[in-house]
Amino acid sequence: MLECGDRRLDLTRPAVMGILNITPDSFSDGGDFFSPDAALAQARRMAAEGAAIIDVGGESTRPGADAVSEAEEIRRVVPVIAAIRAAIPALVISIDTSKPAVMRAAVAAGAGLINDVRALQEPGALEAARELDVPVCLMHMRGEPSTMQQAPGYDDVVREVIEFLAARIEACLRAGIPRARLLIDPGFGFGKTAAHNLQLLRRLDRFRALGCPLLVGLSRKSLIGAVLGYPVEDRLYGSIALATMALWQGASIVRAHDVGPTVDAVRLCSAVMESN
Ligand code: 9MG
Repeated sequence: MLECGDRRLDLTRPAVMGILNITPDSFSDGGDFFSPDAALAQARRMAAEGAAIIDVGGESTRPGADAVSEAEEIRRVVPVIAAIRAAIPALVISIDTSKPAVMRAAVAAGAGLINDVRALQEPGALEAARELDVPVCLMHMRGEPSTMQQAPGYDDVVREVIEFLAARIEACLRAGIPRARLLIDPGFGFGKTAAHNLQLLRRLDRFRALGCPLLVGLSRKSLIGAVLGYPVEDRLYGSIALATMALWQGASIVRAHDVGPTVDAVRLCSAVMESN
């Protein structure tokens, strides 16, 4: 069980985290849910399809995305978090941010989990996460979204990403954030070529040695486009195939745009993995 503020998340079976981008420019759903009404309707759809978590983000992290001010990010996400919290109380709401002030405003509005693609490396982020006392997903990213896909290089991507996450877990423990509140994520597509992403997925089971539940985000990502040659809108089957490979290697949370099909993959994987 993961204690997410006053909500509890059962991870004895994998959970699906639905993606809700309150942005005009995210890579696959930018602008679709920019108004609070449209965002709440999408959250209701994802909850009905079986999402246990809704990840609300107010700043795009796609390659080349523009930065958003703290005030604008708060203005985008807080009304949506408050509306979801009131309308669908059983859901865990996650805030996708790296900014301490956004973390504080989001948790005050009802978020119970922090999803930080910068793994609490921004000034004040470790302290904010410790004070807020909610679980945190530490994701690996090489560089910044504006430049991260400019020739990323590694000697051994799997070893280097594991070492980075191990160091961030240590930093959290030193800052007073207990291991029981940490999740980890290799950060598919964040400063990685298609070959790096394939190697990470091939060896995903090695991340289990870090002792924290594993979250993965593969939904509609460029890896699928690189292998199959499909545009973003045709990547559903590829997303489900990759999510299944991650689940098979022990992923506990799958971050997805297409919640219903991803829930089916989780249910089938769990049925096979629990059979004997
Ligand atoms: C915000 N965001 C976009 N992609 C992501 C991924 O793969 N993992 C996590 N944790 N967050 C992501």
